[in-house]
Amino acid sequence: MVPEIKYTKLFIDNEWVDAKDGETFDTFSPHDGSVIAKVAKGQKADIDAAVAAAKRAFQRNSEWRLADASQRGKLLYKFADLIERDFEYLAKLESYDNGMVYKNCLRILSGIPDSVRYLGSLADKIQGDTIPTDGDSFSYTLKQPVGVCGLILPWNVPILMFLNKVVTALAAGCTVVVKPAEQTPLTALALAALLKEAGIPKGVVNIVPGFGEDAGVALTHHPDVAKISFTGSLEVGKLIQKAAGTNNLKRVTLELGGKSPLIIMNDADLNLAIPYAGSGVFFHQGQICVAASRLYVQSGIYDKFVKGAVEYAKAIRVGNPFDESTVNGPQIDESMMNKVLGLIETGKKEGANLLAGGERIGTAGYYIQPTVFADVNDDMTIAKEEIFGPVQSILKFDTLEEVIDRANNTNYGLAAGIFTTNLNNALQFSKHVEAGTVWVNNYLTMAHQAPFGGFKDSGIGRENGIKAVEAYLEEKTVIISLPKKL
Ligand code: TXE
Repeated sequence: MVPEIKYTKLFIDNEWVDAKDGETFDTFSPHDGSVIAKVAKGQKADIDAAVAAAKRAFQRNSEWRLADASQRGKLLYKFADLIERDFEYLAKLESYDNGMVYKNCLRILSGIPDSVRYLGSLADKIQGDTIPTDGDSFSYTLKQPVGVCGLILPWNVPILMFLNKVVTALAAGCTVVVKPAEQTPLTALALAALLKEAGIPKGVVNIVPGFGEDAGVALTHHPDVAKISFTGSLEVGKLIQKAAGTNNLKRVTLELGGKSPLIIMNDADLNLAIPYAGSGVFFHQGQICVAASRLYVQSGIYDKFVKGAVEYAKAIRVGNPFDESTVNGPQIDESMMNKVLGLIETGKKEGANLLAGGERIGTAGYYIQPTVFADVNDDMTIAKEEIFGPVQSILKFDTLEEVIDRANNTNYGLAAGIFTTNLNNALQFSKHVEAGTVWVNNYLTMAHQAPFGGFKDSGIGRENGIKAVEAYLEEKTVIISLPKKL
């Protein structure tokens, strides 16, 4: 199942180049820790070269600036066709570099061409307004691409993150420099090759694999970068917002972490709620920003629910991401695995009731048992910190009002969910919970047409949907004098 690794160099000006100082870094398999490939390690000088290429490609009269908006859309349609053609290869590469179970990669990849076409179809629908200004004047607005965008990607779902950011920026007419996460550089490079094949003009898309502390810092401080879009930790999100105001005033979109509450009411259909609550926190080994990591269960069904949740977790088959029967794969790397195991130990010490899992599996690769803690209270560390691992924390509540307040008692606000058969519960909770997405009687359902992003410390701005393109645009007002009103 080992996919061929075709691209390991930097992609600048539509060429594959070594890092200026010739350095490389290893990307590892989360399955067994082995080295998959040596990848060119971009640093400040490489970021400077990539930003210069993106700036040239954005100049007035460049091929990209002269292209009709509909041409950008057609190019993205072609890109979507190429993703469809190479869909199995990309899924294998993603699974191999990232540890996501192969069949989940296939499932995610299968939706991507349509998301790309959706964004491509928006390219020639970017329109301004005509405005009835007072006096002898006439006014209209132009919506124009913001310029060179720095796009910093996380490792958890690299292909999806690449497309959310890169394709939206291209639909808007921007040029981009992408810094993939150091753990997962390979699929971004493979997608760059497809963009080249689709006919992207040189310099419009540049990929610089490397580390946050040098390539990432250089990109976020670069004065010729007009916008940064970042998905990752809250800690780095704060650094990026600061950096964005250091040498110029960059626009910033941030998609950060979460501690998302999922509420199970007494009247919920447990045949739905138990598996959704399980997949909501265990999918991709818990490495998703919207993981249902605080599971509030109403007292009338608490014991029955906990029993079902434990059975669900114990039945999850953990193993090689390429095995047909595998449900959960490994954590991304040793340090993330140790972080999760450390939080599990803290849960035990602070008195949560460990009912399933709790241990590493084997010694090769970074596997952790699906873990369930019951009788968790709001003050425990596992109820407050983002774990980003396969750990379900179950808390008990009595009333809807009480649980709304407890759900909101966090600095995060990315997602939330409720299972109930009472419409009033669903509407009240959806109105009052502080979260960018609320799922009712489902969890984790994603739609490329619907906006996605966070309240509070979970982020700034929205991705997906028509308005996501706005985040890559400037709005210009034109006011024209008229000789006199007629
Ligand atoms: O994230 P980082 P890490 C959360 C999750 C996880 C924790 C740490 O809780 O356990 O973050 O993960 C680049 N300037 N999420 O350490 O460091 C880095 O190279 C510019 C939530 O992997 O935020 C990588 O490309 N860039 C999440 C990207 O930022 C910098 C997804 C993310 O890395 C930088 C991943 C800097 N100073 C982790 N430092 C989500 N929201 O989905 C690092 N980077």
